[in-house]
Order: sequence, then C-alpha cells, then structure tokens
Amino acid sequence: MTIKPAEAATRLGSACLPALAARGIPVPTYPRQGAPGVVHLGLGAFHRAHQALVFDTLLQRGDTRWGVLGVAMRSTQLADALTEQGGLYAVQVASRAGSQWQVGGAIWQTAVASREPAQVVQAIAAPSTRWLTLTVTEKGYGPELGRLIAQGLAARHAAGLPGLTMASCDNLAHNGRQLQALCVNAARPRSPALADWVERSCAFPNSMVDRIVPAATPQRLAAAAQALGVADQAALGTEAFWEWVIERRFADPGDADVLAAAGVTVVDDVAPFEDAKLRLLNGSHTAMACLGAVAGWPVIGECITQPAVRSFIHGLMTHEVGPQLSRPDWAGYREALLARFANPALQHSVHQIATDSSQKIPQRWPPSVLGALSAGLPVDRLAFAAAAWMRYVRGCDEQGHAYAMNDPMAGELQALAQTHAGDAAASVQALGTLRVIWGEALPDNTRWLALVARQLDRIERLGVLAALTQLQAELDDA
Ligand code: CS2
Repeated sequence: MTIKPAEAATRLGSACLPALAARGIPVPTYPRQGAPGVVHLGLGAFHRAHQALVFDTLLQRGDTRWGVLGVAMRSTQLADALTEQGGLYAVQVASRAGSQWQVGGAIWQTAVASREPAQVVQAIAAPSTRWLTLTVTEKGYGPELGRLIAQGLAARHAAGLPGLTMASCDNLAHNGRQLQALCVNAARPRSPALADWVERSCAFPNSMVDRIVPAATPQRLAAAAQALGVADQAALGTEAFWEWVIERRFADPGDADVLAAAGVTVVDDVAPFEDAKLRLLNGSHTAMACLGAVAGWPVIGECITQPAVRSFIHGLMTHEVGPQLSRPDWAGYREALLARFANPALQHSVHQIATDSSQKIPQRWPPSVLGALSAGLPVDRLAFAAAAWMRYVRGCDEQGHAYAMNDPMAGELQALAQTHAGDAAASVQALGTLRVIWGEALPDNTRWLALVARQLDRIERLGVLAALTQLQAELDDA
C-alpha cells in the first residue's frame, strides 16, 4: 500500500523531533542507535516516566551508555506501539506552576519477553549491557522471571564478560536482596560456578523509586495529540516530583557519581526511604483508594481535597505511621505528599490504585499496625483504613453502583464481604483473618480486630464521610 505523505507525519517518530523542538518541547538531541547499555524488564508507565527519563538526562549529557532495551513481560500492545514510534513517547509533567510536555528518548529498542525470549537473553549477555533494571511486580518475584534472567547471566558468564548492576525498582521492601536471592537460586541448578559468579560479580542494590504516574487515559492521549500535533499511543502524564534513592552497590563503582549528577540519591542504607515511601505514600494511597471507591470519589485529588479526608490522612501519617519511621525529615516528606496527592492534573483513579489490593496491603499496612501496637501508638486510623477495604471488597459503592474489582482474590473476597454484609464483627472475622493479607500476628490480635469492627460498623451505619467526621471528633477529644 502506498503511504500518503499526510499519513507519514500523523504519528510521533524521530522525523517529528525538529518540529516539536521548534514548539518549545524538549526532545532528545543525542544519537539514538547502537547497542543499549540497559536492559529494563517491565515496560509500564512507571519506568517510562521515571528511570527512563533519568537515563534520558544522562544521554542528553553525552553519556551514551544509558540507552534502554525496554522489555514488556507479556503484553505486546505497548511494545509494538513504541516500536512504531521509534521508542519515543511524550510525558506531560504537571506541577503547581503549570504543565510541560517533553519527549523521552532513552528507549532505543523494545521486546516482549514471552514472544522474543531469545532477544532478551542475548541482550542480558551483550558486551554493551551494564545494567538490568526491573519494574515488574508489587507482589514478589516468581521463578519464571528468575529462569529468564539466569539464562542471560549464564550466557554472559560463559562469554567471560563482567557482571551487571541488577537494580530492582519494584515497590517491595529490600527489593535488591529479593532479586539477588531470585537470581542466585535460579543460577544454582544451572551450575554452582554460575551462582557464585552471580553473587560475586553482579551487584544488587536496594532502591526506592517514587513518582506518581497514573495509567494513561484517552483524555491524556488527546491532550498529547493536541500538544504535539501528532498522535502518541504511549503518552503519559506525571508530577514534577521524582525520587530515586539507591544503595551504593554497583558493578561499576563509578556509576554512583554518574547517577548522583543526574539527581539520584546514592546512600548506604535505603531501608528508611523505602519504609517511609511504602507506609506513608502507598499506605495512604490504598486507604484513599478504598474510601474513594466506596464513597464514589473517583480520583485521589478529589479525596484529599475534602477536609475530612485530608485530616484523616494527615493524622494517619502524623500519629500512627510517621513516628515509627527513620527517614530524615519524614514530616517534610509528609507535607510534600499531601501536596502531591492534591495535584489536580494527575487525575489518579482510585480504582487503579485499588487494583491488586490483596497483594499490596501486606507491604503497606500490617508493618505499620504492628509497629504502632508495639510502640503504644494509636491505630484507629489504620483500623479505619482496614475497615474501608472490607467495605470496598463488597463491590458496590454507597450510591449502589457496582464496580469491578481487579484483584486475583476478588471472587473470594467479594463472596466473604457479601455473605457478612451488615454484620461488622463477622465481616472482620472473615476478612481480617486472611493470613496472606494480614500476616501471622494480626489475625490473632483481638484488640486490633475489635477496633476494625468498630470502624466498619461506623462506615456501614453512617457512610464513609460521616464516619470519618465522627472518628475525627472522637480522636480530637481524646
Ligand atoms: C500507587 C503507586 O498504584 C498504586 O498502588 O500507590 O503506584 C504509587 O503511585 C507509586 O508508588 C508512586 O511512586
């Protein structure tokens, strides 16, 4: 089929870059070919709006080692859309001062692991590759991933190449150590020598990555088309804030300074940052996601701008979670978070955040509940959050509208919630004792379960908003 000239310029691609630059949109001006230095697994929105833009900054400064092979694990759609666009995509960065589009250029190649596993293995074993980064899960790593990486590392080892920096950027506590265990365990059955080499020559820094990147909506794609003058199927919106805190543990120690110069924080211990992020940011997000879904507030910005929700989240962070943290200036981080949540440009859907809650809650709430209980801190707001989740899994909001729950345990959870609807104590007995979610200790803690039942009963009788107001009044009096 002959391509009409008009069609040639309807899609973002390298031919558009001069015109975009002329419109004042920052675009990559570096050469975008050659063998990538980074293999990234998990080509989601988060990577493209976070690490890939850090690598873009480094490339823009002339360091050619940070081009990325972006690997989607299963889904072909995004990888193929990016390939059609030569790996280019636009990001709308919105701060209080306004919003600015930019075009990211760090993704030089794409692949789909389930479709082109050999390409991924070869890339891990390529002489140019120095880093492997991952954003694949919030729930922990599976053996299939280990086998894929181990195959690449085996080829690398056999070729006598140096080890890699293997940086997990997943929202998991001790993510580097978890990845290390996965890779070493997957390497051992292949050969003990390989397992030793992985342990000795590859570096597995823990890291904490933070930037709020909502899934793209049709509105965002339309805004991109408007701003760029061409369509971009991979466009995204995000906030101006970003943080990447990484442990000083690199296969090439010189990378510490290189990353630091691009704004990355290199530290000896990531745990205080990781903890603060999972518990303050993600913990609050999941609480608002459940409250918002039940009350019918569709986005986080709409939740947090209501005084009752804001003082609830502020109190949760200030009185129950924050005092347990050792991140320097956690109160400053809290204030920044309250402003970030309120960013009106993000339109971050509560249902998106509530996705897979049964797998996210274990990292986000129980450590705070247990810590607060043993430190003698209050847990009423955490109990309210837990109760809101129990009401959320019933699958319909306070206006009677049913919603779909996107969670591997959705069927089981909804059945339990519906069976016991209206009986708070029985609901908590059924939903609050699931050890896969709450861990070993909380299901046996009768004081905790009673507090959750009290809040759930309140939500059932009064509705989320009035229940929050009553809780606040009670806590103010205490
Ligand atoms: C959110 C996170 O979707 C979710 O569960 O809590 O993805 C959050 O936006 C990021 O962790 C921010 O860094």
